[in-house]
Amino acid sequence: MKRPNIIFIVADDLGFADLGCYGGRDAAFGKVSPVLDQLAANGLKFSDGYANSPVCSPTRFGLMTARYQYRLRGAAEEPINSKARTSTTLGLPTTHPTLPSLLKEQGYRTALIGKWHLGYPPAFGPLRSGYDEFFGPMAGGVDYFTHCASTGAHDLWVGEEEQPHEGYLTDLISNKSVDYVKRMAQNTTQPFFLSMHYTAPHWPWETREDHALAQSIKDNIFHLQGGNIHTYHRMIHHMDEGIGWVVNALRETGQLDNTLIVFTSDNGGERFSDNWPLVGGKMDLTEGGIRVPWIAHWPEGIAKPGSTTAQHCMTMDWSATLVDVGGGKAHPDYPFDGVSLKPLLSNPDATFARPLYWRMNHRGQRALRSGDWKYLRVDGNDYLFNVVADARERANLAKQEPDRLEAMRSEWERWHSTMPPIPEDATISLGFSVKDMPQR
Ligand SMILES: [Ca+2]
Repeated sequence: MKRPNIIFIVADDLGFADLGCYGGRDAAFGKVSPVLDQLAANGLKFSDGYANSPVCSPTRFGLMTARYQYRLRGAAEEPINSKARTSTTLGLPTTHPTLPSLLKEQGYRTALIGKWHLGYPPAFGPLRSGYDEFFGPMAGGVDYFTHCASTGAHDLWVGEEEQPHEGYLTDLISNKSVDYVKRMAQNTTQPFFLSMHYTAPHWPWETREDHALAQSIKDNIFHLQGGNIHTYHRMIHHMDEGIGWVVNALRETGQLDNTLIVFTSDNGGERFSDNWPLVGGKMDLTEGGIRVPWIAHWPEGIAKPGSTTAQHCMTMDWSATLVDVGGGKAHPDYPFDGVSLKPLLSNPDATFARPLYWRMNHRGQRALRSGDWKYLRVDGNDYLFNVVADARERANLAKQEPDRLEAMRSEWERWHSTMPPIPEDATISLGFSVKDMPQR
């Protein structure tokens, strides 16, 4: 079979149940995510897929390297903040093999359209880490209209040149991606790999119609005084609509059948998100912070379209999968921690055991998902949950199953001992606290 084109779409802070196909409610205007729901209906949906981290940049390190992000200093920042703009240490080292660089070695043309959040040029940048082309912001969050980061600095780039553009960022990302797909169709001898990293539905809470709002919040785009679920639903819908434009462009250019589209979120949902039935959200290692939608669509490559699999996986497994699908493999000096899910695409029943580990400096959190079970530590308290029976993590079985708890704790500590320690100077940045809004 001809190697597929690959489009990897990452939403920003989208929660587990924000999409209709993951149990999300309809908005006042109707379906929130009809395009993604359709991709899931014709593709493969994962019920137990995770992000490498409950916060942005650490997950993106895992995504780019197919390895546990804890191996890299920049990934210890939770997340990389505006101080990184001049840093020569807080970013993805340019010598490190990456998902796009490994695909590029296999003859893929590569582009990132959307958010980078892995350090600034000249020390770092998408063009120095395997992408041929880049359009988007480099910071963790920007305004949808002014394209300014939380510092107030303009942050929209074409390659390594900062360039102002008019428009709503979600639509700019969608339209640039449509252009790219059409451009790539002019030469089909080489497949392409397109990363579409939306900033939606991350703050500030702006729909396509909220241009005027941008001026009033420019001094604080965390937007703690604004937003509501109606705006939030619209923001997701704008992204969904744009993904529809890209799907149409693929169809019109005859590329849809042999393009693997993967959709996910970089971490669990934030304040307006629906993470039901999970508890917690962004920054938490409870399921709401890390369990995210995973949808794969590939007419020529997915054997049983419309299936749902309970295969456990995390972001870096998909990086390994995409390199595998593209005919590549890990660099011998940088073996993957991620495991390829390619066999599942041709047989969704071919599930396999996949223990997954996390740690966070924030609140001293640790987690291990192994089979039906999860070991969790938060603020010095150890918990044990059967997350198949109780995905909401309210029925703590630590006292009932002390041997299982101890075995999982030891297993987590064994894994932890194989990773570099959390650096003393690693920082934690929270956008808001209990002073801004009551916590659960
Ligand atoms: Ca995020």
